[in-house]
Amino acid sequence: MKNLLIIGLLLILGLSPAWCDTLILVDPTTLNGSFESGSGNIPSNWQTGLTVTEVYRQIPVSAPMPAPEGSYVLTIGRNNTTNYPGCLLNTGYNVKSADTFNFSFQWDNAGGWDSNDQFEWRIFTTSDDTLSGTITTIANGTGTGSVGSTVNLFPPVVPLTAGGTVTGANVGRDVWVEFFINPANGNVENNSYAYLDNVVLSVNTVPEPSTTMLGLASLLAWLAFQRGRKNRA
Ligand SMILES: [Ca+2]
Ligand SMILES: [Ca+2]
Repeated sequence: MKNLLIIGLLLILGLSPAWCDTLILVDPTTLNGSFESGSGNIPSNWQTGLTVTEVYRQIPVSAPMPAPEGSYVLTIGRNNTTNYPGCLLNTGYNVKSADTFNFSFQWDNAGGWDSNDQFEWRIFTTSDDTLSGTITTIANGTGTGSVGSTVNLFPPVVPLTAGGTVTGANVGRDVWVEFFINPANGNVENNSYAYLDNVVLSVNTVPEPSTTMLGLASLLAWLAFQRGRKNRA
């Protein structure tokens, strides 16, 4: 029994650094990461806000992504000087301090999108979980120019694998995802569009030390209880 206890203890201590769960936050079947759910051109879940003035999905018509996930893609770009389609989503997941993130998506240049046109993406939290709060970025990046005409050979963009920088300001706050045009540096003229699809965001989360210790204490208590029962038998 003593040996079993020691083995159990060593097993827990040995495995604890590797304890890591990967939770899907967004994908084609979670929070509409493929934009297939919605009404007409309005996808479910995704919203406007910040610099995103319109959320618009469509069946590709020009320079179509040959292998979109499902039928619809999300349109990012600029209609005119005041309308910048993009998309914004609150995943509802609360950041923990040791979290890292995995993020990928597909995109394609569409009508009017030229070599210097650029969209931006970011994963962030705000100080009060609303879009009025102070934004703290976890990860961000851009998509620029053309990805070519044989896009069915183009793999999903994987900008993040077990990455992102979590700071104290992020901890306990909701994770948001945004794809948008930054009028200040996008070089995007009127009537320029790109297509986005198959957004996948997941988080690698490690149990807090207190959780690990609680699990360890529970196991020790259970083993002690079993030993007590055996001794009484
Ligand atoms: Ca889709
Ligand atoms: Ca341009």
